[in-house]
Amino acid sequence: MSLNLIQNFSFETGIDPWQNAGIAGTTDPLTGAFEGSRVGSFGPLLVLTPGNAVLSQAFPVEADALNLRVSYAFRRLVAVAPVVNGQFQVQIVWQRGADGGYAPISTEILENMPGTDVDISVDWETHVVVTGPKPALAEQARIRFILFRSLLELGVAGTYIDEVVVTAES
Ligand SMILES: [Ca+2]
Repeated sequence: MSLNLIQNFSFETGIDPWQNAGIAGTTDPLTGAFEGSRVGSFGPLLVLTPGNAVLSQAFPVEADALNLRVSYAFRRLVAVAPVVNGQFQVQIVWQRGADGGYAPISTEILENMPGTDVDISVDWETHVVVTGPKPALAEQARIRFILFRSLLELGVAGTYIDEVVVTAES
């Protein structure tokens, strides 16, 4: 079993070391978590979303890694008109370490789910995606989960993630 490169992968110990932007954080959903009791959450329920909501975490990548395997649990509650789910994206940003800084090399979109095209379900579903080859100079990567603001979006019916596992394949 490969080492999970993500810390606090199940959101059970608060937000740290995840970084959040917009209306994103952790919550203890009434409808239950996938693992443990807490989840990563995006957007408010039935409230106008003022901007993108992002949860992200950076982690080191070994030089001999060929690529990354990403799995996570995902759930959106059923949308009821006029609620429209926003576009959701999962990205990997490959980064290079230099003098203590981490310069981005490239951004890879692993999943892109338009709000109207998401498999909306009250059940958790597990997503598994594999990145392309690690850029030769990459020493770190950042996984980003983004719920995009949409002009058509009137609200967000609860978008949750849990049990984020990233392993390096070599
Ligand atoms: Ca959890």
